[in-house]
Amino acid sequence: MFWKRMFGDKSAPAKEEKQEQSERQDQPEKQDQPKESGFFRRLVSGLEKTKKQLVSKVEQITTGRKIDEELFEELEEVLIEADCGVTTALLLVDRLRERAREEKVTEAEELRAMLREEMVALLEKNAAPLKTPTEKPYVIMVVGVNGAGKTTTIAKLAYRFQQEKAKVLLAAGDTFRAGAIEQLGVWANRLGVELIAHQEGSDPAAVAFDAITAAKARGSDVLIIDTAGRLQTKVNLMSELSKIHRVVQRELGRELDEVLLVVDATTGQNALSQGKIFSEAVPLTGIALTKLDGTAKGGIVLALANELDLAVKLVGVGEQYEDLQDFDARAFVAALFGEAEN
Ligand SMILES: Nc1nc2c(ncn2[C@@H]2O[C@H](COP(=O)(O)OP(=O)(O)O)[C@@H](O)[C@H]2O)c(=O)[nH]1
Ligand SMILES: [Mg+2]
Repeated sequence: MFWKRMFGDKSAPAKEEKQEQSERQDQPEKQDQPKESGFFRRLVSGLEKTKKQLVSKVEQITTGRKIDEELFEELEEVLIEADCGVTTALLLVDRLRERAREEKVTEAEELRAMLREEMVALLEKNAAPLKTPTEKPYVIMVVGVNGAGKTTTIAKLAYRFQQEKAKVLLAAGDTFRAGAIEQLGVWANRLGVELIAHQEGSDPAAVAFDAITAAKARGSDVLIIDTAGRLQTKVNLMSELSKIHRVVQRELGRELDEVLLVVDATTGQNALSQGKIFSEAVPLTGIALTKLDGTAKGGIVLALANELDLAVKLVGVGEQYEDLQDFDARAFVAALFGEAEN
């Protein structure tokens, strides 16, 4: 488990550790499988809309047909419609064209498996999990435009760390709206985790400073910092985010563990420009892509993985705590194409 690798003995009772070990022995093959079934089912249902848009159309146009240039153009269109982005759609189709030639494939249906493989390869190129904790507090700063799903993602992460017996502290760094502080407060209450918050309109860097101080004093395992996302005042927001990052880094005496950009999957190709803008302000370490359940355009994952030099680390496929998943390229593509779990 993510957290226990680092703080296992201290934060989890010995009894539970033992139980876990015997579970592992019972199911040694588990580790090689993409995900447990419940987890996989959530992914499958979260990707339902994209599956209809993307995979069903690929199936339609490749059924009972020989491969020709027209087919490749149709495939390109389907990929673009699912928000893979022009660059990435062209790249994928070029790979298919090349492979079809090399492998002397003539039946269009055979392209489906190839497309799956090429998608996995592309998604795995930049893939990386959340960083393994090495030192307390493990600090995550969360950035992104308003409504992207930052606060919700923070709640889901806090829940996950809590499940792993970590002591979590949240920092209400979106001081721009009173509602935002309150919203994080509600989550903190519900989860029973601690919160550092100041008044509306106060300096978010001061909140972050207090949060780091508190995390050290209280021996928190994890600190997650929420931030504002008003892109209308882009310059101000970006300098505010840089300042928060600088203060946290200085007080921590090292680089933050994660600086996650939260991106709403329904925003389409705009997601790419958000990635570029935010990476100029803070050193992003990865992407959390939310609301995949609400869009038929999940192809954006491919565009992000291919065009930004950043790993998609987490995906949100619903509004339940469990709907924030570690991104797994193989499981993702398998869920999309409606394959069996392994
Ligand atoms: N369906 C769905 N809704 C989500 C997901 N993540 C966030 N949301 C919703 O998106 C809305 C905005 O989220 P919020 O966390 O307040 O965004 P913030 O402004 O970036 O902090 C809320 O209504 C969330 O419930 C997701 O993965 N799936
Ligand atoms: Mg928020």
